[in-house]
Amino acid sequence: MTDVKADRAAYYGQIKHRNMAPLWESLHNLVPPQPRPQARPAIWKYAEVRDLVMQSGGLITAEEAVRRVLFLENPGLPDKASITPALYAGLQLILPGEIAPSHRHTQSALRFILEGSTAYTAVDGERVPMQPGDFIITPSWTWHDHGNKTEEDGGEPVIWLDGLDIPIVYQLDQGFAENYPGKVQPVQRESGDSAARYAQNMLPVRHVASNPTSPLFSYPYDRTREALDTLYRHGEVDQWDGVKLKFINPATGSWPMPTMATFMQFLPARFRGRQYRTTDATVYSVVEGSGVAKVGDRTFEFAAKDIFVVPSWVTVSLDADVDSVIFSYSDRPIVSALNLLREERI
Ligand code: GTQ
Repeated sequence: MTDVKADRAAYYGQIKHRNMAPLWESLHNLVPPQPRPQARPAIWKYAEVRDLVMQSGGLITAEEAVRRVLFLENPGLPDKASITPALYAGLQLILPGEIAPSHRHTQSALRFILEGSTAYTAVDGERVPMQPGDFIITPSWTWHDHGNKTEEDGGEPVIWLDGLDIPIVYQLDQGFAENYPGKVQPVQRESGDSAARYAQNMLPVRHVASNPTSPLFSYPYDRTREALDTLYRHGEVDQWDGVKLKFINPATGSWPMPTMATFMQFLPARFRGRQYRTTDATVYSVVEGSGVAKVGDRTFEFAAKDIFVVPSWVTVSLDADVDSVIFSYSDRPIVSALNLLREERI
């Protein structure tokens, strides 16, 4: 009698030397009936991590670090600097008087400001002020540096959430980066220039949308909040989402960046959201309020500035104790471009 198992094992050993492997041993895993994310639901409680972020300020300067950031690593994706398979999240600290030197890279970035009001990020020659709740973009391959007012000028520590497409760019071997010759790029336009051109439901008369990334760098919280508030007062509450809007590139109507979608939602006090799931993996950053997120078999109590992640095709429902506002970002543009997006409202 031949030992089938031993024969196969010997055969697998032989073909391995030729850099081949038998599909039938992994077919089910490679072509699963539905997504089986390695990424896991996880939460970072700001009350627990803020002090650790602040401690980094005593260990290294922003200039030496280039970017003084603690990245949030999904516990199911160890050593991958990934919060989801495609996306990265980090908490960046900039102290009074500090400069994070200018560079550019092919990765797209978003900043979601958590605390502090005295920092700016310079994008393409324009300094964009940062306020808590503001969503700011750094388009692929644009020079950017970050700075903060000095202590004498009223500067305070500023912490924001960085969202980048680092993992997908890494996987595809598309990473290019350069340092700017100086520490900061020269200011070429007054602050507010990009808002005047692109945030007024108008465009410069001969504007041609030649780039998928939004020409508008900043989406300030006061305007976002007001829009959500108005819709809520008008009675617009979805049973799954509460009042939820997506951010767009005003020149195309599409996502602000080719790799990342961003959203803001309002959940009124005592909202009990219904369950849904979607194949884009999503990072949530709580702006105001508190409540409970049920993510798969986990239950996360959330409060302002907490960050939690919902992997692909894992169910989520959101409950609010008090009026709450939540920002989120996901890899939806990538998933949609590949015609893979699926959503289920349960
Ligand atoms: O601010 O340019 O969290 O290049 C990671 C990589 C921030 C940035 C990050 C970066 C930046």
